[in-house]
Amino acid sequence: MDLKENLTAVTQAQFGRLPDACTDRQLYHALLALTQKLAADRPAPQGGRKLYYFSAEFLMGKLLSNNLLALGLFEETRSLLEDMGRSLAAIEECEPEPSLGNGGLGRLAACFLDSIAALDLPGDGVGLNYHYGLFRQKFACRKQQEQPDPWIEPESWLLDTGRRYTVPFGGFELEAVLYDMAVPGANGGTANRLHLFDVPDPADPPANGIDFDKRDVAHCLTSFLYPDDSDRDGQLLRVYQQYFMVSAGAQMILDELAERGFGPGDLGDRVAIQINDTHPSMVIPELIRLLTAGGMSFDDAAAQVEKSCAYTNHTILAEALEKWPLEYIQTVAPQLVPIIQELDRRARQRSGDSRVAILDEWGRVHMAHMDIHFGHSVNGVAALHTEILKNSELKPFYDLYPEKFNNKTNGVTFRRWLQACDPALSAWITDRIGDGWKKDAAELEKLLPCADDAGSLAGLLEVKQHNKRRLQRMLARRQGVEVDENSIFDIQVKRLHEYKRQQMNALWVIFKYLEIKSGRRPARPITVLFGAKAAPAYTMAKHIIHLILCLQALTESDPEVRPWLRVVMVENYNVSWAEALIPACDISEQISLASKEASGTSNMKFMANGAVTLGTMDGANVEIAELVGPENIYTFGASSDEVIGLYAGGGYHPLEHYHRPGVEYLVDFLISPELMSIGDPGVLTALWRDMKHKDWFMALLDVESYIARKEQALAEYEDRTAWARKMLVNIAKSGYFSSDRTIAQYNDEIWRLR
Ligand code: 26Q
Repeated sequence: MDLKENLTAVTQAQFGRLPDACTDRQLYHALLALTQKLAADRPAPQGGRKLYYFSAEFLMGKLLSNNLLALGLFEETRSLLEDMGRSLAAIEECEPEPSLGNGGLGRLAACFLDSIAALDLPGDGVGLNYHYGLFRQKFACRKQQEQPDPWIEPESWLLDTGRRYTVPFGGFELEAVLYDMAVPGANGGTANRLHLFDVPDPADPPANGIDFDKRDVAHCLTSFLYPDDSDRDGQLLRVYQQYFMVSAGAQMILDELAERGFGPGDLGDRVAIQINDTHPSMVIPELIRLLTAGGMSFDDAAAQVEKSCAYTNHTILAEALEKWPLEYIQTVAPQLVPIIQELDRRARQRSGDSRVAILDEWGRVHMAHMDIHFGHSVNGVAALHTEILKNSELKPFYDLYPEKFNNKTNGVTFRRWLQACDPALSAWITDRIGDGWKKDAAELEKLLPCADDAGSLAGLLEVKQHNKRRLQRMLARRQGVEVDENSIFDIQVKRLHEYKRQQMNALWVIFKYLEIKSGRRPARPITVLFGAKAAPAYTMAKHIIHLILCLQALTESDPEVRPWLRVVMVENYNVSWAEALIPACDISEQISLASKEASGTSNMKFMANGAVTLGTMDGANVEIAELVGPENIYTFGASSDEVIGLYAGGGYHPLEHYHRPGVEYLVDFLISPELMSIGDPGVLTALWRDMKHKDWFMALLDVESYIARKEQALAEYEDRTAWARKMLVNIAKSGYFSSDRTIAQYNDEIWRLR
């Protein structure tokens, strides 16, 4: 295919002009049309079984570069545009970012779709077409505000399939409109699909903020991802969303099964269903309902469904394990109630242990329990996480079904998270080891001998500098801050949650601020970058954002401190920000309380882009540490066993730690005149009190060892060659965290698609 000819044909047809005369926006639309057509023309991969990956979130990020890369057109397009004096990056600025996810779980689903397609496996995503996705974050008066983030334009990646399903809710029916997004595979010339269901008549955005009429289910069902569930109407709306997704999805699966020439009795052999956390768990009773309605016995239906369904757990935080009152299901989907009751009866027959029942004494349905009893596989997302599931969180289930439990350490797609987001590093790698790593990330290990090559190491430092300048320009353009490209870039980007301990990083900022104020300057300036959204109703998370923004204001306005310490919180952190921040990072902050972060996936992206991890022995950090060895990572803090022991024995008392001389003055700075005059005294005082008296995620337990390790990392950064060697080892060992490896394992051990 001649790219130039094709592009010209599209711009002529759409805008009546040659590509040269088009605006960036017009070029974006022309490239969108072109790639969409090429992807749509591709056949689906073939196999005996087909996978459906059900997820409430798919955090796809912008798709133009990604799809060009998968279609093998990325380089050609880039150079064609360059010859025209245009830039792909500028054109991609015109693309709205679909925000159909929150964070880790949704981005993982997107990486998985990319890898499933790249491995040429037949597997589609199934989810909802949220119109405003996750909110857009604004900062005002050093606080987070939420705004709707409409991303769907008349021309988008969504294609109306013309397919419609009817979802039966209690008292009314709702049509499900099926949109598809093509997911082209990078290697096989095939394409899978992401199926997104929508209501026929979606509501307009609310006039102010992100509040809307939660009772208007027919119009608002797909308005937002995770609508505010602080009241009954909000909670019900979530259950409506979940049932809508799985009912339409289950009907689609049975239709496709018939189209492939099979009957309902072939479901278990021909269909694999991955349940991404518990949001899609109702697919189990819904499939049983549809199969029995077609005349199959309950026993046979349950057996078919068990052979198809597998469940992934992404968290051990109790509050995230969904339990819905059966009464809600009675309202939303009354036809599921007798099925769930029957499943509960069978579960109780299998075990007398009431902890594994599906319905509890308060009449709540434990969604994960349904998945474990009536699916064939349960997996955690990192080795440590799976061990914790087996030995504590889900122990009664592990005792009952040891054969169902398995680990699948997460991975990320290196096509987006190295090739596309870091072209300079990609070129540096290819110059050294050829481009086999693009198909098989394990080949990155071939870089290891370069650890002794001064020229390579110097080149690596130059790549990092280049990426830091790129981020510097982006920060100047988007946020009006000028950071020092020669400072150390220390970055913590992830959802704001107390267990992730952004507040502990803030305590380090206070430490460093006070050091500088007392005349002890660091060897080199440091820029601490944060990016995080807080759930709108999560008060403590919003307080922590306020603290960070106050520290930003404090350091920015102090001429003594500013040359040495900068704090920058990026507004509206999202996939596009991540693509600029990660390649520019020197120190990757992965400081969750051990045992609480199931895996983490940004830790993998940072590693692959040559950042050195400063982290606890939590989630996949444990596996990173094993791979790179102790001299190439900075670990600190209590172990997961110690933490689990402290929770079990009630042995953690923050006040004891607060009263240590190295801690008290840092915590008390929260209510110092300096900060109280900048921020909201009520908020800062509440945060200060919480840290002293509750500190549920034990920031004060680890803060001293954290500060000590961070100081060590900053000091060792000064030996530039030794640091470059650490970067290189991290990149070389990162191949294990390719989602291609993860998906190959899912396929070999759970899905068996081919
Ligand atoms: C719970 C109850 C009601 C409504 C919503 C929820 C809810 C919503 C989102 C529960 C959990 C989530 C998201 C979880 C998540 O993103 N987990 C992350 O998953 C990543 C991929 O496996 C891991 O790397 C992270 O460690 C994990 O935190």
